[in-house]
Amino acid sequence: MSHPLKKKWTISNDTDENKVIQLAEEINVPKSLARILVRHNISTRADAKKFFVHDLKSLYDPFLMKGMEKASERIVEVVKNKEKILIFGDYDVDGTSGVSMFHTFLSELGVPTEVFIPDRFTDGYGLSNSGINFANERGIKLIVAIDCGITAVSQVTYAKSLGIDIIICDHHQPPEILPDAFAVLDALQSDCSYPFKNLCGTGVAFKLVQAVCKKLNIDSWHYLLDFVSVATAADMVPVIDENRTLIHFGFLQIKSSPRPSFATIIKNSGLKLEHLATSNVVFTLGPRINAVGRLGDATRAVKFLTCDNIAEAEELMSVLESENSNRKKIDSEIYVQAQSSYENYITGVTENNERDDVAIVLHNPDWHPGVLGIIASRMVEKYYRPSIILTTFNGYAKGSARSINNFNIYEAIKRTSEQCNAVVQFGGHYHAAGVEIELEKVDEFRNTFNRIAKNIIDDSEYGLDLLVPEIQIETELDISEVNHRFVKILKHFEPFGPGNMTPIFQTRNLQIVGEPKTYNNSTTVFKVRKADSTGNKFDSYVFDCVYYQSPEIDSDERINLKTGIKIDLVYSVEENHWNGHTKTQFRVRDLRIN
Ligand SMILES: [Mn+2]
Repeated sequence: MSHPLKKKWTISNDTDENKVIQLAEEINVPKSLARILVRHNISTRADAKKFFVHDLKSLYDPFLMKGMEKASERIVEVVKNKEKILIFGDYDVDGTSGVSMFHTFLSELGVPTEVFIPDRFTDGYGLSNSGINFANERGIKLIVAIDCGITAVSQVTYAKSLGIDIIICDHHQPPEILPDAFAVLDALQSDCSYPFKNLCGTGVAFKLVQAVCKKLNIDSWHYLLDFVSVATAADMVPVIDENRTLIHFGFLQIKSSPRPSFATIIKNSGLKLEHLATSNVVFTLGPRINAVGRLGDATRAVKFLTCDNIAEAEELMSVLESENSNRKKIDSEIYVQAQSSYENYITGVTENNERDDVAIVLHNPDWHPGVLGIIASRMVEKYYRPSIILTTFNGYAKGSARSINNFNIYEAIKRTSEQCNAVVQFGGHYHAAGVEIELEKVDEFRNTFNRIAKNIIDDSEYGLDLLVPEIQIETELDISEVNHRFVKILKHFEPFGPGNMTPIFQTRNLQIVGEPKTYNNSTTVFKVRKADSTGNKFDSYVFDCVYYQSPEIDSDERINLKTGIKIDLVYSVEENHWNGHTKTQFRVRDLRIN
């Protein structure tokens, strides 16, 4: 019963066209691209220069961050006294990259360090007492916590009782009561004047490195930008402002002189160094680095990232690769089970009545706790409903929640916890959260959560329309505008990511030329040109299109394309590099047959 969801196409018409025309003339770019810039609040030559010309000098002064003076002074002491410290980080890409960066920085300066990454299953998320004990047993008096720590009030107090100082480098929302740490670096503190609030955890630790370099009058922060760029891209923080600069220069470094780990992982995943993009980090490198922490010891990711020769990198890469294939196998098995248990549930097979739930809540004690977030994301992608996927862990139903646009899942869980006493613990933010529920109260939780979600949706300005997936289109485009220069300018919009997404264009009334070909029962390749071609040579331009439809889609629901038919197309413009040739092609996001 698998069918593709019909998506709504939204295109904003409230762009100031006078500004668009003015900017297009001023910086000499096509109007369609100027429109995108104006929509991103870039409407003068100076704004455009700031957006297109990257400059390391534009990085902010690290000392603007609250706590930086004290934190950097302490690290300077560490460097001078060669004092051994512990670097503690979260088990995801942001945490392990940050730990790798800080370890590399201090090692180069001859400082002995220990590394601790908590175990997802025995320690859980965040700064843990086990890490503090690890430091204590080794006589270590300073811990730098990266990508976590801002909520670790009791743990920091415990460390203090052992005479251990903690410097926190975090980017999560600070709680009302902060941990009593030696120094707290987190730009989200209300009294922190650091001008950019969207660094990832590694980004915050990088500012500390920069501050220490400034005090020591050295510039060894430059060669650590690769770690920062990968962490920033993987952590899905907004790719705007300082993050754009960090990713740009980090990627330049990886492209020109990659350290053994990045050279190996890029080659091994079939990517090309020179074309490295944020999407490669999100979809290819990130999952490989994360896999070791999902299924076991994430310290293996740090070992890999910091290793100093290719032979060792290749050996460790095979560990990452095999854990990633284990992860994939586990996650596709659970995904199949999750789909059928949801479809049985809504069609009433399990309970003899049809359900009209607006959200998905599934629990299965056999599901692996390391992949629940991935499964929740996949369920959102397929059914487009707020989704909570639970397993049984330590006697509780525990799992991950992922949301749809304009629905605050953290808020919905919070309200559920206020109305039924099934919720033991929860945390997270607008789009993603973690939750722990009393084992025998999962049904009660599901009912209450659904009722609250339905209320939230009914009360929203969209109503039930909120459950229709949306494609946000930047602008209508006449395909005869797409030439070499257009693609070249578009390339300078990179790096892409949240806050600066790959632009999506819409073109109506195109005609399919030649016979479309489908590969692997999923990817259709076809050519289009303007249907109302006037015979003018620009109007007869033909473009290649690549259209992916999941192989699960039933044949009668599948959109089948034939030569001659007329379509409206929603797509991004990309370059296809193959066999040493580069060709412009359209990546189809959606289409409608006229
Ligand atoms: Mn993070």
